[in-house]
Amino acid sequence: MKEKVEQLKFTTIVGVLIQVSILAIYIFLDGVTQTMFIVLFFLIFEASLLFYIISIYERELKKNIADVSDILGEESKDAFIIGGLGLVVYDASYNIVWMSDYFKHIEINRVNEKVTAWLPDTVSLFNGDVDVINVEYDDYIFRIARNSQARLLYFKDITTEYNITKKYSQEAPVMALVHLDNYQEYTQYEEEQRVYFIDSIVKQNLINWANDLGIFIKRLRNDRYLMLMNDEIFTKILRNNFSIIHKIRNEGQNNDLVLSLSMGIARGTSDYTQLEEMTNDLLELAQSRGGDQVALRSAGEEVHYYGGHSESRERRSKARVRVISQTIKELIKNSDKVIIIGHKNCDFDCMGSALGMSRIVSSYKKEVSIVAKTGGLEEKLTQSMLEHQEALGERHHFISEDDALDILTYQTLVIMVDHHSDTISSSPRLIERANRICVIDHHRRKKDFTFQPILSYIESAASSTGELVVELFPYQEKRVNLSALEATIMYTGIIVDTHGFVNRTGSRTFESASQLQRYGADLREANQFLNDSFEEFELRNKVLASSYIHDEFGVVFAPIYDQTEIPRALISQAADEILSVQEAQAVFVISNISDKKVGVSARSKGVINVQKVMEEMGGGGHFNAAALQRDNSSVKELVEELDKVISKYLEEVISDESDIIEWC
Ligand SMILES: [Mn+2]
Repeated sequence: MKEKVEQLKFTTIVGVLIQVSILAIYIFLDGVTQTMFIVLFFLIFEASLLFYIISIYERELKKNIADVSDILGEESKDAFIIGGLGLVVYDASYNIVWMSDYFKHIEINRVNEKVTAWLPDTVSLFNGDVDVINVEYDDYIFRIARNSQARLLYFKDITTEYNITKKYSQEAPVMALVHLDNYQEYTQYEEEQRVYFIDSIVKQNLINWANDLGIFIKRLRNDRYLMLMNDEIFTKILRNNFSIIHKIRNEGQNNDLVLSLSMGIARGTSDYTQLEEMTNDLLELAQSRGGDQVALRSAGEEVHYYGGHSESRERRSKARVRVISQTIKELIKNSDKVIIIGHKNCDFDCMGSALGMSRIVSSYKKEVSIVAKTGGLEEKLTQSMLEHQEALGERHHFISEDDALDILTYQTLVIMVDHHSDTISSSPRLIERANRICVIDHHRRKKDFTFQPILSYIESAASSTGELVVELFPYQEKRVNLSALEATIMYTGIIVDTHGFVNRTGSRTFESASQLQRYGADLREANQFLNDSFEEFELRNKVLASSYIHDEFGVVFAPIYDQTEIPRALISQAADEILSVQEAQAVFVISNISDKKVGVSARSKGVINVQKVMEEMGGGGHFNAAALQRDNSSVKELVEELDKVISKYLEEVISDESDIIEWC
């Protein structure tokens, strides 16, 4: 083609040259006449026109040189077929008018049908929601893109790469560590016959369950198993809401045994060392939240919890208390001084346990201080402390966080009581700087520590931190010298945290309480500490009057919609009081607690897990006592959100229970 144009160009030039020569001869013979001028003019005009036409033609030729069909002709179809590329043209009403030969090759013909009727997923392409979609049809997976100007769809066959990717993610390793809660305690004391029975309930069920699903399971210890599976199997377990946990708990209950499973499951990486580390941490988390649940984490993501529908039970053994006491004793002895810190807005339990620990440290003649001048004290505690300022000041050293930072050294032991997170601590800067931190707490573990404690004694089955501290007394070298006043404050802490020995109260709560009485705790004074003022009495009545039953599950809401600010301590007290109503299973009091801050106080009788509900909304707490604070929100907004979260939670619990029926 190109040669032809070149030839044409050459001919034109020769033609023009001949004409010019003839004209020159005429001019030479006749001289320049008028006719000559006209002829010359036409000659130049013609030549220009010819060159113009040729140049346009040339330009077009250059453009078309890359046209596939010009080079390959019919063979281009093969390229589309090998590449798995198809084209579909449709009209204004989305009817297919043409399909490329590729579809003939894979035996699909949908001409005259609507695209959306053939592949309903394409609707999102036409709506412009997405640019590309993956569609499954017959045995094929197509990636489809749309060219809106040309009413054209591009199809690419991605079946192979899709299947390989899927297979790859299904085969990804998942590691789990399973712990049989309470197993050790049971098998230690029971007869051989009974142990055999427990084994058949727990171990056999667990192993059968694992084998049925194709999970590799290996015993690590008497009460601990390692499990390995791939992501496909894991997805099945997840879909069943970890039914094995319910099954073991139910089997135990049917036989009067408190047995449960805790699991730490790690995924999202093929690094086995990392998976192993993750499972250890996760299992620790699941157990410190009271066991009977799964803690699950994908590498680089947040921890999720499943289960935990039963309340935590007493599981700390006397042996563990002795070991912990021994460890704390060593820690104190090996420190240059001890600083005790509590949570913000310190309450009776927090202060009581700080005083108790302060006396334990004093018995070893070590310097000890309590950070009480930073972080704030709860109102009634402030009054009681002021009343006894002198007596307490003689026996304890109260300081601020800044003072604490001044005296902190590498060898200083910082004891966190009644909390285990820096965000709610009275002394977050101290936690950040301290080298040796020991945690004593009874709140369920919420997430990973942001610091590295040398000892973490978290017992969510204990009623209060005070109960845990009193239990440490008998194991110290000398009798701990606790004054009657200190005992009374600790006793008050237990009363507050158990709502008068009702919530989370076990036999060991009473043992600790009676120990405090032996130290001279004054019950009358403890109650005096807690008495309401008239204003408080009025506010509490207001909350009580606002309560109503929210649903058939016995959830009670008590929202205070007007702008009244009710102190946090008061809304939790009111929640406790409403919970004593027979129909109430869980109570949520929602109110403004300060300027622009709304609080929720949640209580449960032990069926509904209010910790889960509050955590979902960004709060935290225990199974049956939890709370939440939110800035710049209104009571109305929180009530609406709470309504949604609770409905979702109840749905989940109900579906959980139906799983049990299915699996048993
Ligand atoms: Mn407490």
